[in-house]
Amino acid sequence: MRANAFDDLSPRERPTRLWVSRAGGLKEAVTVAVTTTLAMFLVTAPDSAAAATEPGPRWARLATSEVAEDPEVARVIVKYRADSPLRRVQSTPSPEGAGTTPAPRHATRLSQTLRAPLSDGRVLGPHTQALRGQGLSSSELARRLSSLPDVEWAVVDERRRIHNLPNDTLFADNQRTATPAVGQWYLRAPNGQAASAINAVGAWSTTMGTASVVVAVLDTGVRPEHPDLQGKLHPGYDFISLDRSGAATTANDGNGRDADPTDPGDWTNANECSPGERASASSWHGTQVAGLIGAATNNGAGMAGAGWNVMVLPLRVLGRCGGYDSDIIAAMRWAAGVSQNVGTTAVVNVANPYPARVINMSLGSQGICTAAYQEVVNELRTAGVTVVAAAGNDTGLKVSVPANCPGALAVSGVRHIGSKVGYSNIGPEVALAAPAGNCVNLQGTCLYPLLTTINLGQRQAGANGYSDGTDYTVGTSFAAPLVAASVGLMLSVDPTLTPGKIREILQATVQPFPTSRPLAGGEDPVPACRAPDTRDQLECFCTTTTCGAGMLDAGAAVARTLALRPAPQPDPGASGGGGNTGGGSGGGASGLGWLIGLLVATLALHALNRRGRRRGRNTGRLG
Ligand SMILES: [Ca+2]
Ligand SMILES: [Ca+2]
Ligand SMILES: [Ca+2]
Repeated sequence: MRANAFDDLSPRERPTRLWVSRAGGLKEAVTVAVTTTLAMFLVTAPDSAAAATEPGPRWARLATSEVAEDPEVARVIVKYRADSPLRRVQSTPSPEGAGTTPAPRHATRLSQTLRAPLSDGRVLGPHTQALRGQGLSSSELARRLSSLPDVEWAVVDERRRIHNLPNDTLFADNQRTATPAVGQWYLRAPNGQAASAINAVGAWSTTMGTASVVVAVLDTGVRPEHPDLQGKLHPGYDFISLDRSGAATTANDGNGRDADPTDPGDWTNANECSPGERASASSWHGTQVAGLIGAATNNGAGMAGAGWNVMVLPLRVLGRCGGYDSDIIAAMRWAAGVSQNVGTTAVVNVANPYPARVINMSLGSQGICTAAYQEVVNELRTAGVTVVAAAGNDTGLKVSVPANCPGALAVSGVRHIGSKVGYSNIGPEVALAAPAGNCVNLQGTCLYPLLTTINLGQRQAGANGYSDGTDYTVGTSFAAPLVAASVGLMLSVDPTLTPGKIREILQATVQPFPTSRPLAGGEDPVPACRAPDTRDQLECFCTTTTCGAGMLDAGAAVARTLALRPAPQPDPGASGGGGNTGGGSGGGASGLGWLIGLLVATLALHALNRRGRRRGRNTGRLG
């Protein structure tokens, strides 16, 4: 079987354009054949300049705490009406001194009114104070206070924590010179505009990932000289064998398997891959996937990778017109450390010094999960390696192989608002959904693509840059690496997590799918997704039996991982507030408990890797 990359660059796989609405004022162009005018990429020069002027701190925005609210201890902030009778009985002197309005301290009187024990907290202003209560939740106290005639408003006094925001110039919203204007929208917390954003920012409050966690990218190779991948790539390997004729037409690097996974380009001529198929420019697909997972982050330039500090192991398995299962499976086993065999016909052992705990496979084609794939998925699962695979871009048909293999973590693609994106495949095999990029409009630049690292060369490699609103990145190929990176962050918090536990946590912490969206005049209603068959299925509202358990929430998944982590929790006495508890370079509260936990976890990871390598040697000799 020949497998293809799931991107927007392979017109042979699907129609050129899919329209979500046929009514007047088309609302969504799900373009699955990218333009080939790569020379029009925009973002190149500003990065170094920005790095010089914007080396700013990574600490900035406040975020809602993941710390669970104690249901018996209520904290609220309340503002009283200026004409409240409570103010006339006020007797407490103002902390702001004579001549100012008396401080509002009404806990005693409100305790009687609400029949709940309350105590005064800080005074925030002439009419505003904090209140604490016992025996009810914060939200309940706020609700009951809000109903009183004396109260203008009452809100929960939330605990907030720092968010680690990277200073990469393309990360931010409201881009002035680059497109999409929303920057790396898909990494932020979900909001009204982008319900499917994965909340990597929330995850980074806990961990920025550790370099000991390796995510393998089985793809077209990588452009290792890309400035935003510097220091983020392990050596990897090129698993593309020579063609049967002995030629290196598929490999395109002049030889068969070799130790250099550099992507030489996968351009094709018309009719080269199949009759009637158009010529295509090089996709640089592996470079795009690698950047989403592990672009150099907080380096003041370019983009941020969802996995921040996690490392990428590039394995080259797809060349011109795709690649063969035999090479892909060999790369899966070598990446995981269960095999050292890099030979094509005879066994040639070369150890992988950087065994991966996560394998990203943004590739495949329609068909059943073959015995060959099922066996290797099972083998990797037993070895503690999570296989993340894209559902495929066949316009809502069944999930492709290998994503449909039981045990693989299949990822479907949703639009920025959370509905299924037209091109994404669906089915009961899908574990969860993640944003895959969508354009929304038919004219102008694409509004919600997944900006990432790419090369700008048409055929051979040229300058390095980023995909943008003109030459845009959309496809389930790019949803899967967001999940793979999130798994990398989870493993950074707890390296002892098994693939089964990882799936369980991811599915338990998803955001629910939306069930409706506003429709423009004359626009057809968007249906609920149905079980896939042989008919196309464009935009639809996801169900848990079609697009997975829900939408990836990396922040919640990492928080859940931290809560379940068996190792000692961070020393609660180390600081007053909730600090950064993760690995990486960020610092924050790092108690002795955390250090012990990290040590235990690191030893566990090494033991796992050693076990994997031992098993690999045995298997490799058996061929
Ligand atoms: Ca080669
Ligand atoms: Ca090579
Ligand atoms: Ca960067």
